[in-house]
Amino acid sequence: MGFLRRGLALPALLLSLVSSAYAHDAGVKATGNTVSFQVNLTWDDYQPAGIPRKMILANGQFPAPALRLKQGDDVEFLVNNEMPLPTTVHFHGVEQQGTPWSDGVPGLSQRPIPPGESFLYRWRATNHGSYFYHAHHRGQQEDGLYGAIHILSDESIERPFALISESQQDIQAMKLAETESIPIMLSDVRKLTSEELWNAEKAMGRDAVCANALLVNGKGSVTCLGQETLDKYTSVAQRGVLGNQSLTDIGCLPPNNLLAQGPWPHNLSAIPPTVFSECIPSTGLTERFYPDATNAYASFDLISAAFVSTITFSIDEHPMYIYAVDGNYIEPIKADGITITNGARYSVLVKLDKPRGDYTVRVANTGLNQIMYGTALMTYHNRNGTSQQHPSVPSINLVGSPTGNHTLLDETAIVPFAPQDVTQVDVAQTVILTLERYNASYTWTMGNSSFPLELEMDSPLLFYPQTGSKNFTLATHNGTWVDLIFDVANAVQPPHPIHKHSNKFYVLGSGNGKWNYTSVAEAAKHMPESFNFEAPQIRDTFATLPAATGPNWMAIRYHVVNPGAFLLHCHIQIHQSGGMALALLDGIDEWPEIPEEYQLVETEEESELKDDGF
Ligand SMILES: *[C@@H]1O[C@H](CO)[C@@H](O)[C@H](O)[C@H]1NC(C)=O
Ligand SMILES: *[C@@H]1O[C@H](CO)[C@@H](O)[C@H](O)[C@H]1NC(C)=O
Ligand SMILES: *[C@@H]1O[C@H](CO)[C@@H](O)[C@H](O)[C@H]1NC(C)=O
Ligand SMILES: *[C@@H]1O[C@H](CO)[C@@H](O)[C@H](O)[C@H]1NC(C)=O
Ligand SMILES: *[C@@H]1O[C@H](CO)[C@@H](O)[C@H](O)[C@H]1NC(C)=O
Ligand SMILES: *[C@@H]1O[C@H](CO)[C@@H](O)[C@H](O)[C@H]1NC(C)=O
Ligand SMILES: *[C@@H]1O[C@H](CO)[C@@H](O)[C@H](O)[C@H]1NC(C)=O
Ligand SMILES: *[C@@H]1O[C@H](CO)[C@@H](O)[C@H](O)[C@H]1NC(C)=O
Ligand SMILES: *[C@@H]1O[C@H](CO)[C@@H](O)[C@H](O)[C@H]1NC(C)=O
Ligand SMILES: *[C@@H]1O[C@H](CO)[C@@H](O)[C@H](O)[C@H]1NC(C)=O
Ligand SMILES: [Cu+2]
Repeated sequence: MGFLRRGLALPALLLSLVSSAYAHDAGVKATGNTVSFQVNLTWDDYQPAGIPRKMILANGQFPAPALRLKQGDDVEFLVNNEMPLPTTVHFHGVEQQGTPWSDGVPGLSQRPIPPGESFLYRWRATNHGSYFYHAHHRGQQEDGLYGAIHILSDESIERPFALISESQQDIQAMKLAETESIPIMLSDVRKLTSEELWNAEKAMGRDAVCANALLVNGKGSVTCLGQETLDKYTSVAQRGVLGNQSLTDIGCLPPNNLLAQGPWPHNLSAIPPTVFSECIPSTGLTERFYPDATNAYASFDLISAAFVSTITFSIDEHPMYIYAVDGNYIEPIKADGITITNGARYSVLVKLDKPRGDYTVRVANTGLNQIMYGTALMTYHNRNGTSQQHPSVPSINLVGSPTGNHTLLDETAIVPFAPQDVTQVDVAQTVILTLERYNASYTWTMGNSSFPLELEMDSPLLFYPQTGSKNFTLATHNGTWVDLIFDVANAVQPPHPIHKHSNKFYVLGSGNGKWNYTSVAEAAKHMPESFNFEAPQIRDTFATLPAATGPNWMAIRYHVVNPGAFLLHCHIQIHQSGGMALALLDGIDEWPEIPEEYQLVETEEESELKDDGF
């Protein structure tokens, strides 16, 4: 089978994946420079957080190396799959305008890259800001294939820094900090590999809602907090779910909790150690950031590649100015902590105005699912003057709640720096998508049925759109506007971070209660206060409200501008693997011709399908 496209000239110069790749000529924009990267993927023994297991290493590294680009760059990203497993790579948040074959989704845009073969992804960095790349085959993101991407905005794009300080010197310092923005990949890790986990879910009939450690740039430790501490920090909302139960020794909601797992058949004897309990402490490395303290500000890109945890992040004694979300500039907001759902990115500026020394970076899971905590360090070293004498003062506790007078970012207060009014658009389609468990505790739906994992091995929809069942595809026409309503049908469900591939969407509103309407316009008549059409958030990842006691809804709107097959899904990995996904066949009336080098070598059956037309 011809998975590897033949006859495709590989770029002559393959830079290695280091930040020096960023040092290419400045100046050329719209036409772009071509920047080439190469990842050699291997399936190796590793000890994330001191846990021995197999992981995916990229050029021998975990997390995968960061990419630095300039807006307008043409990217060539070569994946050499040296693993005994098929894989694909997705560029999260990158819109893939005009290159739907490079989106990296098996079953939609390509076939999985078989062991021993290669695939060259080619796309243009039309967006700017913070993104990341990750494996998109089955649950493989959990196995460690993820790396940061920073696309430096074109000079012509206005930054919101003057809203932080009017001083020209400060603004220059912020601009410099942005060009050197430090990626912070936040994630979680399990003892089990993604396939062991999937098999365990099937055997136990339970949704594996917990992890074993939080990681900051791949580093961390497994901490067993002890029952007394866990009981002390158990929240009111957790008690509501727990009833007379307690959290397990890994801080997890127990597997026999009816509210958290639903009334589905299960076999608790099939639960492997560490999935819900049996905490085994281990010590791994501690991440340390060394921002350039000769500059007055540092910029960080906070990126959540977590598979299940919702991570609250803070740096002791250093409030953050959040200035971009999912790559788009916002009106800066000052906060001491930020809660980051799976797949979301926040770019922040931090003023380096404290004595030199170490400041603790804290991460805490703030989902109901688990109490779990980790730390890293931020160190100013290249700075004269007094040094810090005391341990730094935390602004969040071990469950991510702000301490003292500290504040967390209020997600609803975010306003785009360049807002777009979507009041007047003509909405061609409104689709109500039910989010709930489907037939088992660990399988989920977004719409009418569960998106089957097996479809990843099928003929990709971009090539064979007529093979997609109406149950898990949605066809749209190019140039039209589409409203999607997520109907979180019942409790208990965590917030679902909805991620849309291709272009970003507008978050119109969300609220508690059952969605009773046929359109956003109708709903807005009844509850105008629940909607924002004038300056909605522009996101590629945005979470529904938690459904702790009843149903809720979220409404988003998007413009179909990029013909191709793009996935819409929950970014909690176990929900995605469990089928909470929908294939958007966007602009199906204007699908592009697929370039020669991306054509599949067809099976006979597929060839017949194609002749049938659609
Ligand atoms: C990837 O592997 C190839 C073949 O072994 C080697 O030539 C190349 O240098 C490797 N690339 C990186 C970035 O390590
Ligand atoms: C906990 O509650 C359940 C259901 O209400 C009940 O069956 C069980 O006996 C209770 N257990 C204890 C230890 O109180
Ligand atoms: C439950 O799991 C155990 C351990 O894997 C297995 O031996 C047993 O057969 C399972 N029970 C059922 C009813 O499937
Ligand atoms: C610290 O002070 C020394 C001596 O004045 C100077 O040479 C050096 O450049 C200073 N370093 C920094 C980081 O300011
Ligand atoms: C918050 O508390 C700190 C330490 O107690 C204090 O220095 C600071 O002024 C307080 N800030 C506000 C806004 O109250
Ligand atoms: C529902 O789950 C059962 C096992 O609990 C399985 O046999 C059946 O195939 C599932 N049905 C669907 C539609 O997934
Ligand atoms: C499609 O959805 C309907 C309604 O939920 C269901 O009865 C049917 O089995 C589904 N078909 C497939 C192929 O999943
Ligand atoms: C779900 O099924 C209903 C009724 O058959 C249909 O109108 C709707 O388009 C389907 N939704 C999706 C996303 O398939
Ligand atoms: C799709 O629609 C967008 C927005 O109307 C337009 O800019 C673009 O040219 C269209 N693409 C094609 C292939 O027609
Ligand atoms: C939908 O209708 C029910 C019953 O009238 C009401 O309780 C609920 O609040 C309504 N939901 C919304 C979102 O307005
Ligand atoms: Cu979800």
